[in-house]
Amino acid sequence: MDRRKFFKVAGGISLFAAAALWARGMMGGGMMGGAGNGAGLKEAGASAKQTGGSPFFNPLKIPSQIEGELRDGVRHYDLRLQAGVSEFFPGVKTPTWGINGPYLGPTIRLRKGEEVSLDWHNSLKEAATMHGHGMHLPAKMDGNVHQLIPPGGSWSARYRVRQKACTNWYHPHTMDRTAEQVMLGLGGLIIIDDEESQSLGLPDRYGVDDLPVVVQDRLFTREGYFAYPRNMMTTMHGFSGDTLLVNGTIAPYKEVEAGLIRLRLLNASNARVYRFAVPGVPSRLIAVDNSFLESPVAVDSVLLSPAERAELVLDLRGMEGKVLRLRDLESGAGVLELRVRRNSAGPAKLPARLTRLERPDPSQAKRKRTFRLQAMGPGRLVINGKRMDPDRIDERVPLGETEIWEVENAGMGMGRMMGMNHNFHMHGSHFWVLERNGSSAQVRPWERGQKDTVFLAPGDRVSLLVRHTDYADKRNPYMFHCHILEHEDAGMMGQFTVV
Ligand SMILES: [Cu+2]
Repeated sequence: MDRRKFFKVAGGISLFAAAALWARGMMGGGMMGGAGNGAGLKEAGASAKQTGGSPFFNPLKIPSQIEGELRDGVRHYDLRLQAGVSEFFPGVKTPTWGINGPYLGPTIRLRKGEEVSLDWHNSLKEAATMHGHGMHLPAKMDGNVHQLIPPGGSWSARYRVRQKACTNWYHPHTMDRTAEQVMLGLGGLIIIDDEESQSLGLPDRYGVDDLPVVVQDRLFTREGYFAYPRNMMTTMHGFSGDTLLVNGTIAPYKEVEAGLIRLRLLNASNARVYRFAVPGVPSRLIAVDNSFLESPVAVDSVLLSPAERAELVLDLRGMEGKVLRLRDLESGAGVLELRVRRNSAGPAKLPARLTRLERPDPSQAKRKRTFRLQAMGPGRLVINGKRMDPDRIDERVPLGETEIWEVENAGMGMGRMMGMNHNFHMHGSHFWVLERNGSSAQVRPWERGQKDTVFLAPGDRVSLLVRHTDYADKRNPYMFHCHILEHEDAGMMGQFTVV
């Protein structure tokens, strides 16, 4: 692809006005130019007239689900990375990548206890890896930087599902190439079900009252290509677009029943942080990255940094005829319109108890490790002073021992003059957030379950409780890293083995 195309970005025009103009072939070169980095998300209201009513004019796409195929006791999933073309705006063709389709991929349904094989085939012209984010599995099945799938090649992640019900996801983890490969469209949900999740009586009609909500931001060139400015600003602050996509749908709406509606929120953006809320609607948080919460918790909003998940249940009973918006309170932008239609065939209430979480005892911690996330200079992003080296093991973590991992967003080398967001993701297993900035009271409701990714605003420190209980392997490492993908690609990553 012509790199120069990626520097031309749309600015100064609302997404929905752009969509309407695009559809009429009215967008000209005069609107182009300037860097879109750090772009705000445009409010939709101004262009409502142009689109004949609601600015949310596309039915929300629901990714297909794949259940796999049982062969000799192993459930196989056939997954193909491929290049394709997507039509985000009417009549505008955007070159994209996807899995079993042109953009994003199917939702992979796994059952706890089953032996599974995710059979990846790479039809792209470049190598990639496919990582099971949040999956508890052996390091050589992790799909991290070491399990490269060459063009035309295949690789299988085979393991037994040994973790609680949760919403995970898959995405590339290719050394130096993750940000662009994700941006082009590689990614999708993994939903793990277990006996508990299926006996709770939660909204579970996929695509009806159990909705995947995969949120991404993108920039488009006039030609309809994804714009990806490659400059120091992108490296330092991460890519941010001015156009929101949910499940690959621009300006999406969804007709829903007037009952309990479960949103499986995934921040699949490269760098943008969202505070999700449906103003005026009672919302309860039921699950975070790797587990349910013990009980539903009423929340006004949920802050999700890249790769974090949360499951919210909205109570829409008695709201027939209302038009509601899932919003991002950080930017003020609407994310998804919910049009409440008819009575619900789903459950009328949530259970008081969802699960039992067994957190290790922090007083049993054998040692403390410290991880300082820092920018040491332009484009030089490090953890504990080191950039990622796939030939170096940074930490060796003894199997079964409880540890405290202190993670700090230490800003620029000389202080915190320039605020940068970071987060911290650990592969292989989950962790528990014990404290934020020295206080357990500052741990947010959406951090009070099994987590694999945690947000760090400039200057933040978090204390994590870590215990790896299986899959010791001296040779094959797991990664820990910032999940702002431009930071990860710029070196803010390290490796550990479980020994
Ligand atoms: Cu970062």
